[in-house]
Amino acid sequence: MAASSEINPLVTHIYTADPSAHVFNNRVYIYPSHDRETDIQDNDNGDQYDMVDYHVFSMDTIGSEVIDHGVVLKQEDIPWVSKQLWAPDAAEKNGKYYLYFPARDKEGTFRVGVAVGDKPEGPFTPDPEPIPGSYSIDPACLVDDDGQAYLYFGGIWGGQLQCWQTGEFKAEDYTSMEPKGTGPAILPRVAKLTEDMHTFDGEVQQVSIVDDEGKLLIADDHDRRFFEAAWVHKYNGKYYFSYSTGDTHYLCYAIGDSPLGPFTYAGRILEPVKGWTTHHSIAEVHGKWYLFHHDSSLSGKNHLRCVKVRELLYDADGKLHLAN
Ligand code: FUB
Repeated sequence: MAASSEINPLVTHIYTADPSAHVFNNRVYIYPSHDRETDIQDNDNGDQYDMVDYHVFSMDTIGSEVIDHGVVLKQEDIPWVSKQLWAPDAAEKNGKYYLYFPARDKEGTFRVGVAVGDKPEGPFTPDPEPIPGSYSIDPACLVDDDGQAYLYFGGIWGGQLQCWQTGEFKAEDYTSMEPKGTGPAILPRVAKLTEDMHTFDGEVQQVSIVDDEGKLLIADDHDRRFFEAAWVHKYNGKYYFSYSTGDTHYLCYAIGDSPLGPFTYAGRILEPVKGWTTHHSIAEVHGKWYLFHHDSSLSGKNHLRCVKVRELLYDADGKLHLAN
């Protein structure tokens, strides 16, 4: 099994992270964060991740030349944003392409915005306000086979999910607000999207991640509890909810029968990589499955990351394994 640092980055002329990959019109598109140099010191709020725009990348297939489509959305064009354009995702519906992205609003609270384009490579025009009722970070969109779209989101510490435990935003010391002990861990969130993909259809719900006995993962279970980077894909009629465990640096997954969960913990996809964060997507490309993720091997710095791709295999039980 190759170490992550031995896999070549897909993009080397700029720093990229949090790759959300999709196949649109038979071509592979990657929607990553665009990391940039900063003097901000690393801290647990993630202030060092100080991004101001998004690029889109595409390729014919895995291994083909990677095309940089340039800047497709930038902070100065989004009226509600103050800083930190973090991990985005994209979706297609009825011939339009939607870019979902988290950023801090003018009060410093993370919200999720949406921008729309006519082509997968953008450019994207943002709505003037964030999605009403949205909060925290790392949106990931699943458009199910019946056309219903779901937006998953949430991330703790710098992503502020722990600040929303009462339903209202409460900002104290970010890390100390994470629950400790044998009570339930903070759960990621999901909301159905309206037909036009611009707003939530109904309430934001919590996504249950349970163990083999059906019990919610506990707060102290940092090797398995959700931290950030939700992603959902479908395989053989099952829904796979994958995510980062944050401070223990694993990519894990859980499997369920409904897009709304519950999801039963099923194992690890990726061991810790170089750099603090780990974030990914999973996509089928021309009949094979791939894990897109990042590490910090190109720069050696936590906040300057590079995206990579590795093949994924399923065993007879539907469990995921890295191919190389
Ligand atoms: O890229 C900024 C943040 O770092 C993302 O939103 C998190 O998932 C982590 O990768």
